[in-house]
Amino acid sequence: MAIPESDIDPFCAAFFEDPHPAQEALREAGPVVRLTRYGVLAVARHAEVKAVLDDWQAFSSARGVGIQDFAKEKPARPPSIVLETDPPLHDRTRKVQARVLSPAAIAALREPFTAAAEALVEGLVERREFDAIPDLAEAYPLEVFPDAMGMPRGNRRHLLPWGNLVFNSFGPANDYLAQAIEGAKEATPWVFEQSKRENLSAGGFGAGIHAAADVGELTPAETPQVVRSVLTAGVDTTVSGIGAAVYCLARYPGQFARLRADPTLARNAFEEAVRYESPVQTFFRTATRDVDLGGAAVPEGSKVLMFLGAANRDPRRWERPDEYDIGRRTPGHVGFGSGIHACVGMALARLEGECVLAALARRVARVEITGTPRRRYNNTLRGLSSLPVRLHAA
Ligand code: HEM
Ligand code: OVM
Repeated sequence: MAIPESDIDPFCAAFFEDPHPAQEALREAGPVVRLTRYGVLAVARHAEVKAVLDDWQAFSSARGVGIQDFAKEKPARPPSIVLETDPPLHDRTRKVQARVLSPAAIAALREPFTAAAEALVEGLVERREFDAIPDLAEAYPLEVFPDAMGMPRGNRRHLLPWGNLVFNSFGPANDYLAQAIEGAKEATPWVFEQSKRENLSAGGFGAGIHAAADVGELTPAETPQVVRSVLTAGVDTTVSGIGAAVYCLARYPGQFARLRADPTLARNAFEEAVRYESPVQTFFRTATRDVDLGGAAVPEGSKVLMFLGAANRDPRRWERPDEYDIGRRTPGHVGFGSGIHACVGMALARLEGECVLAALARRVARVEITGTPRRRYNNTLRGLSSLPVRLHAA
């Protein structure tokens, strides 16, 4: 089957503002599409995105999950030894993260995470009018996540420009990346410093990862890199996810009313927001051999861009894909990926989302949007930079 071509640019402002028409065009063009601007292949249907995610042997992460091919160019930054590796190295590093972030370990955080969400929402109900991105979507993860890591209080805000830099760096070397590099000048050395064993207190995820060096699971050179991986992936993602959920509930007052009537829906309301907005929009793989993908011949060495957001709204897979429905059966969405690299932090992300939405459901009657929401421009992350709201107390 001939591979159709498209000049769609998924790394430009028009796409960031409204990716849905482009995603639909890519899904309809065929199972595999060539993006002529970047000389890469792309998949946007659920079946092919899932097929690529689930076949790490044919679709490698070790040549980078961004547009850069590490086999051809030296990586711009030191690659992640979790995200940008294949087995066996991947399995050894991931195992340590999976243990400290296991559902059981995360369940132990339910009380402090609930208390933090209730205190934050209580203060916001009193303020009534505020910007839900800095004051809620950023404020909550910036408090609970570094606490859980075992980090000191100072300079936590550096985690945001650092994440912004890394998630931009998966895309092309455009102005968004240049600005992110500039914006992360102070954050970059700080993140490397914070990843050291002596800066992470006992009982946190960081100390748990460093302990792996004591039993020879990881080398002392590897442990700070595995900590850095968690620091990189653990904040901007949940900021986008929580922001997406609040934005969804504000736009769908009927769904917010349903959540208020039954706050146990909070967890699924967050999950549905991850499907609906797909905070992580895209990742690449590299074909390790000539491989058939949905009937298309993908040559060895091809970079393949997976449109997670498009797969999560593929009408071939979902009924009413463009509706936010907090009662939807969400399993099968690829917002957290799939296969061996599926998000290792998803239990933590879900707990954060659930706690924030449950606190809103208990204290708030309505979330009113009072100004123009602004998009955040990032080559990989979809989210808002501003969402002015007024909360009506319950
Ligand atoms: C992997 C999304 C939160 C840590 C992934 C992947 C996705 C994703 C799509 C797959 C990458 C791939 O296949 O190449 C998200 C979303 C989040 C979120 C949407 C929030 C709503 C978190 C949190 C943490 C985290 C809170 C850490 C505490 C990681 C790590 C990986 C990963 C370390 C790499 C795993 C591997 O390569 O085996 N995430 N994530 N994520 N995530 Fe998350
Ligand atoms: C990492 C990493 C960085 C960014 C994202 C991610 C979504 C992982 O350094 O391992 O997963």
